[in-house]
Amino acid sequence: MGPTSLDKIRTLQRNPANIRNLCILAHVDHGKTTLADCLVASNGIISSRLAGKLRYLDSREDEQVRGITMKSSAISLHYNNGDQDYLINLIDSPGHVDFSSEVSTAVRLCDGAIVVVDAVEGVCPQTQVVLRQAWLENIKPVLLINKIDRLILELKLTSLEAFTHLQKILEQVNALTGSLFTSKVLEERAEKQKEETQEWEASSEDQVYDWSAGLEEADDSHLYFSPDQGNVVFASAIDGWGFSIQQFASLHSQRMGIKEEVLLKTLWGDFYVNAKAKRIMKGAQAKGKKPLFVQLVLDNIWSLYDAVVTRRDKAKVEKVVTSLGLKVMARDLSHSDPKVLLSAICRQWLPVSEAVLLMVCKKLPSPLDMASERVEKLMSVGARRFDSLPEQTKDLKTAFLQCSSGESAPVIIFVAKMFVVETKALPQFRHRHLNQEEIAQRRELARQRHAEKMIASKTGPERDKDISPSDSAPAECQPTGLSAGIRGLEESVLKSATLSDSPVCPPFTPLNFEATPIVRVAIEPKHPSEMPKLVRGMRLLNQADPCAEVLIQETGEHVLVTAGEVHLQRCLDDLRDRFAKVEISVSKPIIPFRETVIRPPKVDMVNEDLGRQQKVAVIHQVKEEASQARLSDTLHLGPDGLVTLTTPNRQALVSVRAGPLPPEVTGLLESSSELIRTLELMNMSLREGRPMDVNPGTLEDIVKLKDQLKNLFQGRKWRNAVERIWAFGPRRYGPNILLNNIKEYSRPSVWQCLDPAGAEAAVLRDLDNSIISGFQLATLSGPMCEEPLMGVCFSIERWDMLSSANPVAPPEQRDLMEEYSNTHEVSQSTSEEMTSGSNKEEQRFDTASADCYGPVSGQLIAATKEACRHAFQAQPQRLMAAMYTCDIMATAEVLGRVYGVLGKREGRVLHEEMKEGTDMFLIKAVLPIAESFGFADEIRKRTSGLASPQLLFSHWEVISSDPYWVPTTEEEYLHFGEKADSDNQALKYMNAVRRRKGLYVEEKIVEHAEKQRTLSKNK
Ligand SMILES: Nc1nc2c(ncn2[C@@H]2O[C@H](COP(=O)(O)OP(=O)(O)OP(=O)(O)O)[C@@H](O)[C@H]2O)c(=O)[nH]1
Ligand SMILES: [Mg+2]
Repeated sequence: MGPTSLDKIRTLQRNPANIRNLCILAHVDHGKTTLADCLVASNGIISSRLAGKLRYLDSREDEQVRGITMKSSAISLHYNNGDQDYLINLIDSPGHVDFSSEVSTAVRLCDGAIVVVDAVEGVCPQTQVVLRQAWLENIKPVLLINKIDRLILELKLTSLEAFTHLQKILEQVNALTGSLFTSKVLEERAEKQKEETQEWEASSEDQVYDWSAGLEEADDSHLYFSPDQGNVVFASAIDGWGFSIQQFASLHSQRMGIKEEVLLKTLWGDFYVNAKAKRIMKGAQAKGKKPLFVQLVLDNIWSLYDAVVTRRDKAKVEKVVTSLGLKVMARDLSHSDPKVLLSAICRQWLPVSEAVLLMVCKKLPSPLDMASERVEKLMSVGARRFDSLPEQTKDLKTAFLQCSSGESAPVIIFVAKMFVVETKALPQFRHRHLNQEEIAQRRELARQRHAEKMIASKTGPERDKDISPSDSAPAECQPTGLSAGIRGLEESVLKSATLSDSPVCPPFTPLNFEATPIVRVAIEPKHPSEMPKLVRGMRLLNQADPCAEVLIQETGEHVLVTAGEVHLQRCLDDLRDRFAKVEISVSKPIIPFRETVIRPPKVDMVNEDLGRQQKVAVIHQVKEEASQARLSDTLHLGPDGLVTLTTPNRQALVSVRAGPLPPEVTGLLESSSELIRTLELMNMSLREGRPMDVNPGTLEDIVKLKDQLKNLFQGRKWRNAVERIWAFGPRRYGPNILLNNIKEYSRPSVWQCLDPAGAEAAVLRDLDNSIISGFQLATLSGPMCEEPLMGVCFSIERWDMLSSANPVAPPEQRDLMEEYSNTHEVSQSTSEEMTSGSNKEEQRFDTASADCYGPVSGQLIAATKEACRHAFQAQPQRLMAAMYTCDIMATAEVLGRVYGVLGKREGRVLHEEMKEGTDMFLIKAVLPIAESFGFADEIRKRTSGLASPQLLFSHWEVISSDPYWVPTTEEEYLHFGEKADSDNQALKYMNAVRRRKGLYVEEKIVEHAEKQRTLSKNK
C-alpha cells in the first residue's frame, strides 16, 4: 500500500467509530520500536526491507546511537480491512524506567495498548509497571509475544518445548492482570461494605451481611489474554512475521474439514488430532501426542527456520515458497545472509502488521466505546467520588461518551504534554514559493497590520500584545476523539491541563507517574552573559518534560532534577541543542542526603557489648564533652540530652529533647505529605475564622492517618503523642515531628480541624508560631551537612517567657546566671563591688534588651532553632542515603561479575531467582544513589552487554556507620588503631556535601610531616 494522502486521513478522522488510539508498551528492549517499524512499513512510509533496522520512530540522534527510545513518538496509520477503513493513531513509548513519565502521558491519550513481551525474557519489572499503568488508566490492553525467533535460534527449543514456554509466559501475564483485578474488587468490596454498614446502622434493622460476596461473583474472564479470544499475537518483529491463531484456524479448517469455531477453541490448549477418527481429542499431554498448536502452527515455522537459516536447504526453500504461493526475488534467494531470505518469505506469508492491525481494530475500543468507568475516574479528582459531583458536571459524562462534535457539545481537551517545536518546522512556516496573488494578499495584510499598530499606539497601552490577524482567526476544528497539537498555550499551561468551554468541567485526575525525579545537577552557561538564554531554555525544558524539574536553589544555583542518569543526559542534550542553544557547564550530580538520629547503639564498632567495656580516655572526647556541657552562657546541655537555651535578651527559655521516630512513622509521614499539607491548610483557615470546605473523602483520610499514627506510636514513651503533635516539618509537611511536652501548656492539636467545635477550648499562647518557625528552620537543614532532617522527633519540654518589665528568672536560668557570674569571679578574681556592679549592669541590660536584640519573636525563632540543633547533636547522628532499587537480568555466566560490581558500590542483593525455562537470573538489589553514577555502564561493560540494570528510586535508608566515630573502647583501639583511619563511608559522604556547600571540613591534610629527600642523582 502506498502512502496515504493527507485528505484521506482527514476524512478518516471524521469517523470516530473507526479510529483506534493506541500505544505500544513494554519493558526496555522488548521490541516496541521494531514492531512500530513493521506497522509503519505497511503504510509504505518506509520500505519493508528496512523495517526493524531503521527504527523510524526513534527519530533523535541519541536514540539511534544508544539504541533505546527516549521520547514517545506518534504516527497516524491507515488500515483497510475489506470494506472498512481504519485510522490508527499509534504512539511508541520508551521502556527505560527513566522515561516512564512518557508512558504515563501516552496511556492517558489512548484507548488501548499493545503490550509487548519478549518470549525469552518473559515478564520483566517494567512489564508489570506498564500493565499497572494501563490498568489505572482503564485502557484495554492486547498482548504481543515477540522475539519467538530467539526460542528457535538462540535457546534452540523444540516446537513442543516452545509451546510450554509460551504457555508459561501467558500465565505470568495473566497472573499479573489477575492480581490487579483482585485488588480492585477487594477495594470496591470494602467500599460497599462500609456503605452497607452505614445504612445498616441507620436503619437499625436486622440484616445479614454476606461476607463472601465480591470476588466469586465478579466476572473477570474478559480481562485475560488468551489466543482463542483473539487478543494475543505471536511474532518476531525483526523477521517481520506474526500471527494470531484465527489465521491458522481459518487456514486449516478448509484443509482438514473441521469447523473453524471448533478449531479456534482447541488450537491453543491440550488437544490433539486423532487422524483415524478424524476428530479432535483432549489430553494431548497425557497421551504423549503433539498438541494442535505445535502440529499445525509451530512446526511449520520451525521447519521454515530449519530450512532457511540452519540447513540452508535451497531445494526445500523453493518447495515451501511455491507451496505457499509466494514470490521471492532472486537477489533475496541468493543473498549471503539467510536472514534476508527468511524475512522476505515471512513478510509475505505471515505479515506481522496484518495480524497486529486486525487484532487492534477488532479488540481495542474506538473513542466511542470509551468505558464510562474511565470517564468517571478522570473527572473525580482526589478522594472525591463521581456521585458527589454537581449534576451539570455529571452531564458532561454523556457528552464525553457520545464523542459528539456538534455545535452545542461542550469542548473538553486534556493537555497531556507540552512540546517544543521549532517555528520553522510548523506547516505554516515551511518555506514555499508564493504565487503572485498570494504575494499581493500578504502585502495587503502587512499594510493593515501597520495601520492597526498605529491606532494601537495612539489609543494607549491597553493592548499589551500585538495580535496578528492569523492568531485571532478561529482554529481549524479538530474532530473529537483524537489527539492534536495546540499552539500558544505556553503562557498558561505548565505541564498538563484540562481545557474546556464549560465552567463546570472539573480538571482531570493528574497523570500517574512512576518515577520520582531525584538526580540533581547545577547548571550554568559557559559565558555568564548567556544566562537569560539558559533560563529561558530551562523553562522550556521544564514545560516539555513531564518528569524533569527546574528550580533555583537557595544558593542561587539553577538546578535540574531528573529521574536518572540516562534521563539527565537526554535533558542536557535537549537543553544544549534545542532549548537554550548555548554552551553549558554542568556540576557533578548533587546527591541528596537526609540527617537523622538513632537510638544509642548497644554494641561498639567491633560488635562488643558497650556496657561491659571500659572506656578508654581519649583526649578529644573529654574535650568535646567538656565543651558540650557549657557551650555558652545561654545554653545548657543536660546529661540526658535535654538542651536548654535562653534568648540573648534573657526573656525566653526553651528546653528541647531530640529522639528518633519509629521508622514506620517516618515512612507514613513521608507517604502522606500531601494529606498533611491539606491538614495544615485547613488548620490555618480555621484559625483565621473561615473554615475550609473539604470533601468528605479527605477528612476520612485524615482520620485514617491519625489512627494509623496512634497504632504506630506504641509504648510508654509515646503515650498520647498523637494528640500532642505541635507541627510537622520541614515546610510544615515533612517527616519530622515537633511534640508539645510542656505540662502547663495544652495547645490546640494539629487535628483540631477534625473537631472544630472542641478546639476552641484550648488557646494558642503568644509567639507559638515562633517555636514552629524555629522548628521548621532546624529541620530544613541539619547540623551535619545542612541537609534536611528526616525521622526526628523534637519534644519541647519547657517554654518560659519572662516579661521584660519584671525579669524573674526561672530557677534554672538563675542557676545559669549564677554559674556565669561565678566563673567570672574565679577567672577574674574580682572584688565584691565589681560583682554587684555587673549584676546591676545585667538588669539594666534586660530592660534595654528589646531594642538591642530586636523583637522577641525573632529571637525565639533563633533560639528554638539552635536548641533543636544542639538537641539533635546530643544524640547519635546518622546520615540517610537515597536508595535505588535495581532490577538486573543476567545469564548464569556473568552473575559473578554483576555481584562484583554491586558489592563494590555498596549494593545489597535482596533476592535472586531463576527465570523458568531460561538460563536467566533475575536479581533485585538496592543501591545507594550516591554510588549509582556509571553503574549501568560498568555493568554493561563488565558483562559485555549481557546484563543491564533498571534503577528506580525507592526509599531512604540510614547509613549504619557514624560519621563522627572515633575509637573509644579498648576493643576498638585494638581493632582500628588509635587513628582509626580506615574508610568511613558516612564521613566521606558528609564531607563531600560540606565541601560542595562551602562549609568547614575538618580534615588533616598532612598526617606525618617529614622532610622530603631529593632523589635526583646529581645532588
Ligand atoms: N531476535 C529478535 N530481536 C528483536 C526482535 N525485535 C526486536 N529485536 C531487537 O531487540 C532490540 C531492541 O529493539 P527495540 O525495538 O529498539 O526495542 P524497544 O522496545 O523499542 O526498546 P526501548 O524503546 O528502548 O524500550 C533491537 O536490537 C532489535 O533488533 C525480534 O523479534 N527478534
Ligand atoms: Mg523503542
